[in-house]
Amino acid sequence: MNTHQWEDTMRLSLTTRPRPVPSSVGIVHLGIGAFHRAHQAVYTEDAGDGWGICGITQRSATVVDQLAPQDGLYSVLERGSEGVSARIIGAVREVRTGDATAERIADSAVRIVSLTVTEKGYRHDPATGRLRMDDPEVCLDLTGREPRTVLGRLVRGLSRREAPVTVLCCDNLTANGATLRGMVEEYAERAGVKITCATAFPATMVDRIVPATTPADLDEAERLLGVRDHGVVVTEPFTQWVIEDSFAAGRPAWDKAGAIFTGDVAPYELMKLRLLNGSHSMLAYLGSRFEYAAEAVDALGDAVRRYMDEDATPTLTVPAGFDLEEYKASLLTRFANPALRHRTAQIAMDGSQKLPQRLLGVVRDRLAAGAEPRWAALAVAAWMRHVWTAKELDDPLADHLRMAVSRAGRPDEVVDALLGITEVFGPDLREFRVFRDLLVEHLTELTADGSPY
Ligand code: CS2
Repeated sequence: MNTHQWEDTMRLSLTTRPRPVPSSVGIVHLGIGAFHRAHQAVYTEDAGDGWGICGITQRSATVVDQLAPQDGLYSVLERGSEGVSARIIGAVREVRTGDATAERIADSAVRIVSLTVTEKGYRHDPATGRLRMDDPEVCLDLTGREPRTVLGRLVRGLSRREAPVTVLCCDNLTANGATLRGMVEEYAERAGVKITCATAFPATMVDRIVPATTPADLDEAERLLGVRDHGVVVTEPFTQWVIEDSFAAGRPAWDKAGAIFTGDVAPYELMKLRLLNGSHSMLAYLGSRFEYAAEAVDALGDAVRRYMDEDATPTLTVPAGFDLEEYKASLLTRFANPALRHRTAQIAMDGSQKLPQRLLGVVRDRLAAGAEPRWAALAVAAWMRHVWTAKELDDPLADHLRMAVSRAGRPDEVVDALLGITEVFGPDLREFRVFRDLLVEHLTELTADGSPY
């Protein structure tokens, strides 16, 4: 059968939901992975005001092979308690590999450059949020070669523009807008490059659980769509986006699609990073014996809830009118969604980059208040067990972490070796005896025969 066009515009967009017309590229998005396709791209489509996206893949070119032949169309499968539903998204108009980044950012028709490149994609120091000037790739980019890092490409693109542009960081970093601005400025200064166009770096809080797509998901999508969609993404019904309303050159009507615009994203961001992501990491490390996060909730839900209530909650400022109790309960329900098949190993990846903003901020704030962050320490100890014992360590600092624990034979030695890694713990946390002792106690328990975890 020779259909195409792309497969009759995905069988007439399934429910005859019309594709927004005409849309042209006003957004360049760095990191067109599953998360972007299930989150910002959906909001952009739902805004319905003609903004199109040029998605750039920073690492693997596979997504270009998947989406380009489909004219950028792909399906989003939502799996909730009511079953599964599918829809087609048409906001992605162009898909390119990383070498096109600077050229596409330089295009004056582009008004927003957004990013989901994951924590490690910035090559920054997770404890301070500053670009790592000793990163070999950053150093090579700074010699003036055709840049290969996200920061190198972003700065080169920005330096070639005159028209104002908004740089919208959508990764799970603390104060993500300001943090990225700091890195851009530092990189530009080191590179001796001037950025003369007006820029804005709004803060954002993004939320939607989007596990990696599996071959079984492709088959399920094919059954639902009647088309083999190579770009399918699978997600939960829940979605949230809170954005600081400070744009340099306009934006889609994302508010019409449900995004919340506010002057101060920080309280939402802290809540999300510390409650959702902190709990998620805790579930993944404590529950590493489970393949999927949902399977771990039964056994570990109580510990996670105590982390939220006793450690994280006292460190948060809750926005007026926000129902924190409802939010915390809903997180456990979302984690327990059995249809989502989110692997604990996926969440456990890159712990060195995730721990600081998810768990260590809570630890610091509680220690400063003279409290013992018992549950947060349990989660951190579970990460230490992972570093010490996991067969594979998927982390940009893997060699450094492995080296640190290689000479350790006992839990207290592992704790001391890892607490000394300032890229993760900063220079301060190892000085807190109470924190160190909690870690040793937990790690001893976690590695003993008969540990409940
Ligand atoms: C997860 C997040 O993989 C992980 O580390 O904690 O990707 C999480 O699913 C999202 O932040 C939810 O918004």
